[in-house]
Amino acid sequence: MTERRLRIAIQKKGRLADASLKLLKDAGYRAVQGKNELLYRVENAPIDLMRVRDDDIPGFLEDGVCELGVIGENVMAEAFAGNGEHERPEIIQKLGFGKCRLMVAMPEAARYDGPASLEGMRIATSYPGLLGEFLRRNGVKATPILMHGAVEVAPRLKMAQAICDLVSTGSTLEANNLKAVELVFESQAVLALTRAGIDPAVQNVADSVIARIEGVVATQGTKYILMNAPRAALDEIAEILPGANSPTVLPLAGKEDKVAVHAVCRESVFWETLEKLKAAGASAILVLPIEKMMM
Ligand code: PRT
Ligand code: ZN
Repeated sequence: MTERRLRIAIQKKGRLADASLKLLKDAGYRAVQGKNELLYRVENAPIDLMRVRDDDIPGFLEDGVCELGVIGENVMAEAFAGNGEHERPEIIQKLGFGKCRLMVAMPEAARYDGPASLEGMRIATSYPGLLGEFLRRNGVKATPILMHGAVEVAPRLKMAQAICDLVSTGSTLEANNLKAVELVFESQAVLALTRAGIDPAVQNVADSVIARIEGVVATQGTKYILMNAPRAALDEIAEILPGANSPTVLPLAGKEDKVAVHAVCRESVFWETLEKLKAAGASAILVLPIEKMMM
């Protein structure tokens, strides 16, 4: 009998492809190319990576072709726009990469006084579902014009008066003399789980992938900080520590009034933070990177 393997869909080529593979690598999975380009085999766990177009991932999750997927939340939301919640895959974790905003944009010179300005317009987009929801939410009647690429040229070609497209740096809008006027959807890459049910034979593999990926994401931008501090300054020091829950406080041998403080900081630790800690009486302050974390 062949071993049942968990299937994770990731983008084959494009903006999410490298980061998706890196995420799995950081989670300890060693992927090697299998018999074909489509399938990568994880050597050290019963997992296959399906490398596909991102647009195929929501459908694969819905049908249970794969159990997990790494996908832009925008693509997932578009695939299920107006579709109720029933088979929509579950979003397990935001992954911190592929960040972008789906925005309505118009020519620089056009007048814009809020969503009502879009009334009656033709709006070019690859996201007719999300745009449609936005228009309905705002009580605006406008016509989405479906385009699969180069949406930003539509106003110049007089195909549409506005566009609704993804923006990250904003340089595409700028190069085309467009200005962003409305945020429709804020997105980043997510880990999504099928609702089609998981074969019990791979349930524990799926649990482990999810826990490890949560751990990888949790360490992003986190630091471990250690210092000695006067016992009397503990409250003040806890206030200064960025994004730290209750720090660990340990006695220091031979010193009644001083303690060692250890904490995981979930936000950046800047030099300014260290200076404030020092001013509060802390000394021997160390900031260390965190390599792995399991929540
Ligand atoms: O071949 P396949 O179908 O798999 O790939 P694709 O061409 O559909 O997608 P791809 O690789 O371009 O993008 C994959 C995902 O990356 C998207 O679904 C988003 O979740 C995310 N992402 C993040 C972006 C951007 N940033 C982004 N800036 N996707 C597209 N863009 C495009 C945007 O459409 C516009 O053309 O980049 C341009 C704008 O960028 P700026 O930096 O000039 O603002
Ligand atoms: Zn795509």
